[in-house]
Amino acid sequence: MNIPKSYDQLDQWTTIMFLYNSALKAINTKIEIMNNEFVHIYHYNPIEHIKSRLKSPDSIVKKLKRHGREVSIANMIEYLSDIAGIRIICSFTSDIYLIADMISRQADITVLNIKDYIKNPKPNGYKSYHMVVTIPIYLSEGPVETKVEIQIRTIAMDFWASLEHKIYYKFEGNAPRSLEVELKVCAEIVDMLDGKMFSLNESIMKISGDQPEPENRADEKRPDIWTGLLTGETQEKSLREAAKEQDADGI
Ligand code: 0O2
Repeated sequence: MNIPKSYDQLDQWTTIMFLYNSALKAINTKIEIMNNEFVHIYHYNPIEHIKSRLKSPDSIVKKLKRHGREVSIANMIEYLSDIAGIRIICSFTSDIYLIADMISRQADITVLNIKDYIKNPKPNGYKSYHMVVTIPIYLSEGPVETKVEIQIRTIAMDFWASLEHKIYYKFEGNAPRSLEVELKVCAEIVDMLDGKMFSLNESIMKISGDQPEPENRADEKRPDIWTGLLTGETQEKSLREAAKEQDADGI
């Protein structure tokens, strides 16, 4: 993060928080537009809701100490990736990969790293898809690449994570073993629920796809993309290509 020279005299903390806050706004707008475009083309809403937050000074200090770093603004910029955080909640696990793919295709977004806790859940049962990205914030002196952590998860995964987070903080990381076991069982139930809801939705889509009304024609195209995403072929079939096919069909 290269802070412009004209900002030297200003309070550094305020400047940095201004940048992170601007990055949150920029990413939020992008995601909203992507979701609206998807609704426009496919009549389907992959995002249930979005939450965003700036990490509190207290949490920043605690995390730096936890990582064995001296508490300083320079360290916070260098070592913390989640000062600006966005959480995207969707209905189905397949939507998570679709959204992640849509984000990584944005020309001005650089993906720094990905942690896929869905394919590789944490030992406690935590599941979520994390991306650390940068987005340029255009100040008067030029662009400043600013980091944002994007967490993408289903409603069920989010429900689990909120409860686990509460328990973790209540017991300061030393929850009774019985609670940890219960949480692990709940994580398996979340898995099962996500799977069941997905297959139920697939069945609904198949049934509605049988009807040849014009409003269902866009849905008929969707399973191709879906299948690609589920088999990891996301790079091969872009939304743009799918949209072109639809245009060719005169939809
Ligand atoms: P808070 O209070 O939510 O801000 P790490 O040092 O490994 O904890 P890192 O390197 O930033 O964090 O990577 P990671 O694993 O992507 O974790 C970032 C954030 O994901 C965490 O921020 C949590 O919000 C969430 N998270 C990660 N693991 C768990 C988990 O086991 N349970 C729950 N409920 N959330 C988790 P913070 O700063 O740790 O916490």
